Amino acid sequence: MQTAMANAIRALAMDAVQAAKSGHPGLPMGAADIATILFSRHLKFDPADPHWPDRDRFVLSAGHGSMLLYAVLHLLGYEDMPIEELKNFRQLGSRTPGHPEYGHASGVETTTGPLGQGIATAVGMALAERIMNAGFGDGIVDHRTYVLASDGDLMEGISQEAITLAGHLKLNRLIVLFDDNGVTIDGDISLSDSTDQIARFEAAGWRTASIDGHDPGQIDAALDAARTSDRPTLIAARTTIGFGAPTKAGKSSAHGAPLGEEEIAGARKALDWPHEPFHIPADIVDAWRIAGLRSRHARKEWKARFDDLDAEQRGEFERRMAGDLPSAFDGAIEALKRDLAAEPKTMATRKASELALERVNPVLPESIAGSADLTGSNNTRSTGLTILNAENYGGRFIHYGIREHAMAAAMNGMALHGGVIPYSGTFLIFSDYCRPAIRLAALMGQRVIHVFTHDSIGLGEDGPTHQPVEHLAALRAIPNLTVFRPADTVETAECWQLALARRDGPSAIALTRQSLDQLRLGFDEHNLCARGAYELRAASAEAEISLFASGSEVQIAVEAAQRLEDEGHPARVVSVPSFELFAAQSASYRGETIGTAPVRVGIEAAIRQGWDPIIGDDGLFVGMTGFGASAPHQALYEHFGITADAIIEQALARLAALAAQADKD
Ligand SMILES: Cc1ncc(C[n+]2csc(CCOP(=O)(O)OP(=O)(O)O)c2C)c(N)n1
Repeated sequence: MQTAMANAIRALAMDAVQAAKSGHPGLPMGAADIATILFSRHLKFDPADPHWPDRDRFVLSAGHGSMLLYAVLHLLGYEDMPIEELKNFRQLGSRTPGHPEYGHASGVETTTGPLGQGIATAVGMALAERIMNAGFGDGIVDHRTYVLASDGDLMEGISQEAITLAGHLKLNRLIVLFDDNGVTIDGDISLSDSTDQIARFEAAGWRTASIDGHDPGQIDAALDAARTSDRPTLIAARTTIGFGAPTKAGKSSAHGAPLGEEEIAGARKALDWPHEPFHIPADIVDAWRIAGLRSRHARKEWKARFDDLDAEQRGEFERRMAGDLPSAFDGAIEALKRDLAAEPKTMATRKASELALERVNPVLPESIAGSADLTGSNNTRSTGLTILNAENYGGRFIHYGIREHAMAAAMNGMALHGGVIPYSGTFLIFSDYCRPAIRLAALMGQRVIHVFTHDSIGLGEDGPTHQPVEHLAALRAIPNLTVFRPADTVETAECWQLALARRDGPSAIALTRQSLDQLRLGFDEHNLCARGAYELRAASAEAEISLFASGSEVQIAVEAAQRLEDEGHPARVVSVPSFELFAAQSASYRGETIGTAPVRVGIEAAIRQGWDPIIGDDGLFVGMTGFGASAPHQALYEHFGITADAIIEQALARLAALAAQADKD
């Protein structure tokens, strides 16, 4: 029956790809035996309650093999995956997009497709499991994370970061099944790689096994052994891509195109599968459905244990899994704002961020902090956060090492797992190293918070290799990522409040290395940053000049406005901590905030891209047009002309030009 169950996957995959006229039949056909044994004998899940918190997670890292997952979910009886969805594979509005997308169908635990992301995301899931286990015990949290990864997943650089992190953290509940078919798109793997994957994983502290991926007994035994390991496990399973296809099996031609009618007919014969497309005989459906019922009892037992918890623990678990913030959260931010009003502070916003975290972390047990080896620079470790490591999964600070990409992907996995809110730090310049994972967090709508310090030429002497200029624009270009760049201590507290309260997507908080004045004086219970931009300083009369700035440049704008006023030119300052939040405001609020002053100036120590909707394409911009340089920050601001003098000079020149034009007219 196991062979027939696997052949059902193969048939659905080749038929759905054929119907869609595009897709990837090779992986599902090659890995069908692995999936059958895994889902029918090992994975703990219940299709009737797909979000059961103590289910095992399955990540199809090789997302191009999506039909494997869709076929299995259908066969197991997941409500979201009727046969019509398979017939609609890759069509608009279906739950079966080309690559698995989180949120389209239950059973799809994460979005995959960019190779390497899945395995790194799974590291975060396995870590979150241990964190929640440390908090709630074996009776409530006791599950595994399984990954199916391909050659491409293991060739991508992110996989190296991910496997060494998992090995270091001894995530023994992480089990990677490597679909070792020796074939990629261009042909045989020997064209481009000669890595000994077993040696590589062992060097990273993993347990390994090599098996025949078409032998049910070997797959079964390897999975049994993996469950008792004290380290993460790699099972390298030798398979034949496109297994069953008469002329294409074992070849790259099986990878990513419909097999064609003739080849499919041949495969039907070879696999002894005489059934019509999309038809699965009742006995095979029954076998799969029985497999789907396997863990129902375990779930009921779990539920009984959960109901036995005391009300407080139960409530806390439910709150954390639901992603609701504790009731004390807003009060902690408000108390900080009151203190800052009473005693204003001049400090770098990275330091202000630490100040906010000092208040927030004690009331937010689900926050899991970290840094990619820049802890002292990112200021992400607040007092009392102990180190999370293999000996202490109850810790709350992760030394991710110099692994920005896997850090970002692991945070995605932690957020997807639920129960924790991950945040971590690196320099803004290295957001490029995180970018593919940030993009996926945005696509999946996950609450992941990136603290990006050293956010401009203001970092000074480290020079242009470390000075971001295009990064704010590049991050703002990612849909559904909220980018914050607070101007002082109060804005930093408000931006943290917004980032943590944001349930449907990631945030990036850009922070300075250099010290800034506190500009927000007096207490305002409202979170002014929530509207993305607001008038920080009004003009004394009808404004001639509006200055718009973010972060460290707001104080320069304030100085320029004061001096313009002194010279008799009414000027106002708008602080712009978040483009995205501002763009989401009503047209009337945006219009009011942008105002009607004839001269508008944008000021940001970065490139202009993205500012035009605020300043207009005829607006002035004081910022960067190229790379920075190595020098103390004051010298750099002078050198690149990001100064109150430069703002005043340009604004007055524009005012004069407008007056001359008016005279002419
Ligand atoms: C980051 C990334 N680069 C490139 C691709 C395009 N791509 C999809 S599958 C694949 C490689 C296929 O080889 P393998 O991973 O062994 O999968 P198999 O052929 O066994 O299905 C590539 C290059 C991708 N999805 N992600």
